[in-house]
Amino acid sequence: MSSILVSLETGVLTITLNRPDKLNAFNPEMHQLLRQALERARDEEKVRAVLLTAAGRAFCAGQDLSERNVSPGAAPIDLAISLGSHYNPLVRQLRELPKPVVCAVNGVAAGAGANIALACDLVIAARSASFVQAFSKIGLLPDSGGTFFLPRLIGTARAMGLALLGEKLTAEDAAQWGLIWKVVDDAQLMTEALSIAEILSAGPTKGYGLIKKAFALSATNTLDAQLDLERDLQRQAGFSEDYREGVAAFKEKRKPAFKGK
Ligand code: T3D
Repeated sequence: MSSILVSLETGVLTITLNRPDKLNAFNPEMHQLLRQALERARDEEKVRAVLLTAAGRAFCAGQDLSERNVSPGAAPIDLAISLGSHYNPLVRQLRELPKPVVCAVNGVAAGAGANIALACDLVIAARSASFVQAFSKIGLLPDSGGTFFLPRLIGTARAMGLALLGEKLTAEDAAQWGLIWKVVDDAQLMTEALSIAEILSAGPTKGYGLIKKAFALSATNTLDAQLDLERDLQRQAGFSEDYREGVAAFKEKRKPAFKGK
């Protein structure tokens, strides 16, 4: 059974983490297949949005700890190798993909599993889901962008509380805190997430890519630099076919038919 399932329908590439008996914890194979699926999303023109979700009762429990040998006498484990070769490239890939990524968090998201979800563009969670910065429970610090995303999304006080205490944050609280886009009833999760992904897949893909780029750079830019960036990116957006279509449709009082070009 493959640890990643991939399907393409109406422009939405749905990627499902599929190690449910391991709470979809990451092993090297799952990393590799997930990265391949995201490369496909980048390269195939007919993919206009990505929906990331998972099978079973969990979203992802982070690193598969059964793969880490810490028995007495075992060689020290250099975790920088794992981050450098797996987690960091994955987060960069999600952030740099010039197409929107919706994450449907179907259950507990722990450790890197939580932060991979937060690296997506729009996170929607089932009411029974939760987010756990489990790292400190095993002597680690949040990775996969956690120390970057958390304080920016919810402020340092709450980010520090989550990181130090490693407590479960319910999906409801995550939404209230502004960590995620919204929470929905469990039975509605996939319908809602797919409906959002389909709206995005019918949208101005180039413009969406530029929105992602602008937000990514705003994290380090001054206001002046960001204004210049907006000017330059807006130039690109204005040259897109979808901009012309959007304005024409507005004037003609009809629904735009964006082509993602
Ligand atoms: O190593 C590197 O490459 C560095 C990078 C690290 C990135 C990271 O993600 S570090 C953080 C790793 N993840 C964790 O520490 C999370 C550990 N898991 C938990 O805290 C809890 O299991 C959950 C909060 C995810 C879920 O809790 P709960 O009560 O719903 O389930 P449970 O009973 O704790 O777990 C169910 C089973 O899944 C259990 O196995 P068993 O007893 O039924 O045979 C448990 O051991 C297993 N499991 C859960 N998480 C992992 C796991 N097995 C391996 N790896 C896991 N991460």
